[in-house]
Amino acid sequence: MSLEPPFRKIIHVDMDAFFASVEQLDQPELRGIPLAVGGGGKRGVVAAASYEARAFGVRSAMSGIMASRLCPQLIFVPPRFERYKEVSAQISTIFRQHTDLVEPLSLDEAYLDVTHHKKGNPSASLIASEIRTEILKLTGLHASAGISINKFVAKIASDINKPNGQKTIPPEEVLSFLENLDIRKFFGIGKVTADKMYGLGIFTGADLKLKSEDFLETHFGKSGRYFYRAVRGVHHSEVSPERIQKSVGAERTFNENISSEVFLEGKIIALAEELSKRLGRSKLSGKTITLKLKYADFNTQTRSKTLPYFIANKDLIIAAATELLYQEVLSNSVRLLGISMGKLNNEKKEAIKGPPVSVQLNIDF
Ligand code: DCP
Ligand code: CA
Ligand code: CA
Repeated sequence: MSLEPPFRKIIHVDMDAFFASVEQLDQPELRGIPLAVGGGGKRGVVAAASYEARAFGVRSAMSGIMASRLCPQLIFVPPRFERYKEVSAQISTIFRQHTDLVEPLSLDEAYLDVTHHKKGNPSASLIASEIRTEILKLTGLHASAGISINKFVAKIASDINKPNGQKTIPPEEVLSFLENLDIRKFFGIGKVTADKMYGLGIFTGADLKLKSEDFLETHFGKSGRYFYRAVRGVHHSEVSPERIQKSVGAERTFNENISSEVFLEGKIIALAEELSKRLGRSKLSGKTITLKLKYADFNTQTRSKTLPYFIANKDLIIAAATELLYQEVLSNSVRLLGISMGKLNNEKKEAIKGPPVSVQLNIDF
């Protein structure tokens, strides 16, 4: 069985060791050495690790303490988000010279639909290579890219020849590529799901393909149906430039754990102020308030409340969040507190749709 055209041409671009590379670019004395962005202080967590640091096993999301144990000479630098946003805007400008269908996933990565390329280049692989060259010229930074028929495969592909590389999975190779793929590499399968799959004897795409849609739904719910289709190369999700924001939030990790609601109340006020400001900046309001508590044992609890009307006002957020705080007793001392607003008043905004795909596109990948 092979995939049927028409195919879209999707590029996923992702910057290499993003925060760390920006720091090495701006501070030449940091080049060529093991570097971590973030991770300082007692509670610090590594946001990004330079490739020199990765050689020692340092990874993002690792505690700073663990990281310096693995690599004693590791240098920690604080993040500079404004600078990362500036670079992000620069790469965005480059993307938009090639297509209007750009969907940013985070500051350092985006999907591009180049099925209809602005400059008329018929080869998605060449476009990706051009984009990477332009990024290097404009920012001084390296990017990697994945090129294929849908977002799912393009995203996985961009990791294959990282750093400073790209990989094309043309239509005729998509099915075998997915069959041979380790299930842990599937986009949307995290560690927990991967362990569950392993337990069910699913290690590769080929194993996954042997399972029925019902079987996968029984074990993985709605995601099961998504996995069933994805492994067959079916992933119709369009590159939508105006991804609708689902929630806005603010959270804080404390230097010392907090074990009393009274002290958390004070934190709620600061968080609500920040959240209200963020909502204001995006001209949003919402109906669902969620309070997130991460306990000393790293268990996370969320408590939500949906109001019959939209709010963005600080005092109303404080009132709702405080009510949630006292809803039940704390199960442990708290190391992180977060408030987020969901059910935003932007849900009806229609995303810009891409042009329809035409049939001649199964060539020139
Ligand atoms: N980031 C973060 N916290 C995480 C993961 C990432 O703050 N837990 C930040 C720092 C990264 C940036 O986001 O530099 C991009 O994340 P990536 O997952 O794309 O990782 P890198 O760009 O650092 O490395 P890679 O070269 O593997 O893409
Ligand atoms: Ca990256
Ligand atoms: Ca990324």
